[in-house]
Amino acid sequence: MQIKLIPLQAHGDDRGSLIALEEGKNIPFPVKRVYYLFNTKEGVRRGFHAHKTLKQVAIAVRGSCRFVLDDGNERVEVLLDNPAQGLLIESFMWREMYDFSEDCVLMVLADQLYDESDYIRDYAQFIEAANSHVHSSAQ
Ligand code: T46
Repeated sequence: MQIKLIPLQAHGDDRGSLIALEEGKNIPFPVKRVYYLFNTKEGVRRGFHAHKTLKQVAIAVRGSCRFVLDDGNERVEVLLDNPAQGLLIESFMWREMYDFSEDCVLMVLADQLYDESDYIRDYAQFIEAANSHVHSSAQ
């Protein structure tokens, strides 16, 4: 499975650093929603779902956390610890997030508004849906 880490150019000078996120430039979709996770308690694992259509980019703007991404065939672990790097999470990708540092702020840009009906929260259902998604996209 190919993990897509998007390099985000930092504009730095003696005052510090600035990164701009721009739709169609470094963010490969129209941004409809932004949310962020913070104050995540020690030992917590979050996620445990996939999306039917949602595309997202996740950025650890502060601190670090780990993702497991699972396409139904393979599970890959990704460390996010750099505000100049965005993790692209396509649809039909099971995700789990864990190992949040105490100071972690995980910001997520999404191409759709929040919609609970887009979530697949059961792993067995995800495997079934991912397999039929692969077959229907191959036709
Ligand atoms: C994802 C990972 C990376 C809202 O009301 N609006 C929102 O936009 C979101 C994202 C969540 N919520 C509510 C729904 C739940 O009552 O916030 C609560 C926590 O959401 P959830 O349990 O889905 O959080 P995570 O961390 O498991 O997953 C979230 C996103 O939901 C998901 O799309 O990819 O972060």
